[in-house]
Amino acid sequence: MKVAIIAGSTSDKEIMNAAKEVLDEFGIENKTFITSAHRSPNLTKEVAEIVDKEFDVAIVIAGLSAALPGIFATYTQKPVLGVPVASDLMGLDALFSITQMPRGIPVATFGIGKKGAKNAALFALRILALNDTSLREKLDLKAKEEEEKLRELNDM
Ligand code: C2R
Repeated sequence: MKVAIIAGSTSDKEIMNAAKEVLDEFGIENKTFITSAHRSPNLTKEVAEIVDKEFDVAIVIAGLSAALPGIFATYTQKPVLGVPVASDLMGLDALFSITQMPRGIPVATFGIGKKGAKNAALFALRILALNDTSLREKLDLKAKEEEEKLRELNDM
């Protein structure tokens, strides 16, 4: 089970790390790539082809006019989870770019920034857990722990 994290720029590093932390916590093998559909279209295709062969899910992070998740999804049938990055337009530019895909090229869209990246990683885990009972058990345990924390907070 392998997850690829792809970002449009090194400036997206913090967001990439937010996704990576979640995958690492659950012991899921992952690799990060930097490539841009706008600036390095050939490299983007190459990376997508590697991901298509060797990975199960792609988390694709991009800001501004975010073509990358959509272009990525044209080169692979693996699930692409898109994460918009905040900008002068609060990330709405990337959010709309990623979510408003033309018919036929599906990209799942998550929230803007680090929280979105964490949720994308958790969603990747849910996809992987469909065929992995021990990962499913880890996710159940994590959910129980979250609830337990709130119980303690409420003295319950
Ligand atoms: P720089 O900081 O390198 O100027 O990048 C990146 O994801 C980043 O958030 C600024 C922002 O541009 C985004 N970017 C894209 C694409 N390439 C870079 N959205 C693309 O091909 O979609």
